[in-house]
Amino acid sequence: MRRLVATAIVLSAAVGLAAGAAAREGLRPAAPQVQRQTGPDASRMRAVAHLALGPGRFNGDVWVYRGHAYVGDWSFSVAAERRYCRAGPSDGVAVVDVRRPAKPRLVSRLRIPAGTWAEDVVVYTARSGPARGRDIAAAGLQICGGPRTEAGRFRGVVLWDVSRPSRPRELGRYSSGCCTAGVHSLEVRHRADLGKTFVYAAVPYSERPEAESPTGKRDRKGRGDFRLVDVTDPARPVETSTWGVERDAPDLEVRTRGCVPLSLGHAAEPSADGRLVFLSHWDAGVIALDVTRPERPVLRGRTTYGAEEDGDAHSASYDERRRLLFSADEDFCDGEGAMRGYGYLRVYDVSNLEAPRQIGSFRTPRSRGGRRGNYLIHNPVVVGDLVYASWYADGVRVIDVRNPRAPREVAHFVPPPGRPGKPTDAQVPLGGTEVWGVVVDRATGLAYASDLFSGLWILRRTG
Ligand SMILES: [Ca+2]
Ligand SMILES: [Ca+2]
Repeated sequence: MRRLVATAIVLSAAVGLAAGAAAREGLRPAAPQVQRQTGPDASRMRAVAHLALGPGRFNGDVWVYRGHAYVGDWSFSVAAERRYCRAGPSDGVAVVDVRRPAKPRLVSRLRIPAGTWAEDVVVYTARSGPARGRDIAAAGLQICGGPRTEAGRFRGVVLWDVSRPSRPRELGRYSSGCCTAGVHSLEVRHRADLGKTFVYAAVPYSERPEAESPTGKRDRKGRGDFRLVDVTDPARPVETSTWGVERDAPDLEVRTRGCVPLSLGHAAEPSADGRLVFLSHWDAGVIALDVTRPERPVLRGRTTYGAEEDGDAHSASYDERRRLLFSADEDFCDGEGAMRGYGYLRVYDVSNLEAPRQIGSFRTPRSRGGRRGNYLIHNPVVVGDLVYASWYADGVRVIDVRNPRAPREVAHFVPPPGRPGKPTDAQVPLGGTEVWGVVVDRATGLAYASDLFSGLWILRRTG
């Protein structure tokens, strides 16, 4: 095996937290640290292909649809001086033809306004409305660089027609409004019963106190962190409803905890029929909302953390067949006044939505702590009896969850460390292995992973 020894510098806390939470809020980033690794480190999984997606580019989440992979881009703003925001036009979403998986080919980019980034992207075929039959890409945009209180700057969701992926065409936009950074993550579901299509979006910090706002909150209209947006006509998205812990569930007890003590709506995971949504809400746990009536979300229940735990509910994947929720805590802290070890996968039995119950968990050995680095889970996705999880410095982990009380790893792949080709902000030395997202093409069984620095990896299980 080719042996790569690389030294890379990771500004640990800035990496995921900047996208997710606290670093943007002025949390002191950890001191730069050296991450040494030999790679690729793989078990029962091999790379079919790897594609770097451009110099100076940081990669966000990944999606695969009809022979094409879509990779978002990433930026951040941390406090006043520590900032990475691409100068000039943003890179947007990279569209890669993967019909020949061993020879992936970049065919286009979904362009976004300067000073924004498109971390999360979903692609689907419209089933109703004026775009019926067209393939649509929806990306969540956040602003970076410059004050977020500039009301005229767009942030929200952009939708493109990608029926011809090499020739994308913008169709419409949903503005999430001033003065949050924008839409951090999103999912899309069709409501067969209503003949409508919705974006389930998370707009973190909508409810964060802000003195100069007329609502007293960061969102100038006083909306919550969850937004349900009707995109049945992608040229004219309409916000159907919003839900926030403070405005809609003021009696819910929220105890912030650990080294990132916050409560924010970070990601929304809908059920297949779109009537239910699990809102990962950091230290407030994962909140189940019934959106059968889209204009009126109803709180059903939530998960809770033990007294000594860090919290940091970041994202989740719902196994509808078994009524199980696989949830990821984005906990960057090993001790440091909080629980030992980094964030990991939890399994909840949500058959009773009013009282979800944790029945299992999975950690990689290094996520147990004792070693510096981003050895924490990022995004899980259920695929049959498996969970594929992107796990930052621990790469991609494939976990057998047939017995949800005792998940066990069956394969993993840790890409070798990468570095951005052309760092454009000397204040943010970055590099290493930081796997952001993973999806599986069910037709081929291939996994597509995005790494913050090294780009797109196409992976095949070998055992
Ligand atoms: Ca916390
Ligand atoms: Ca911890």
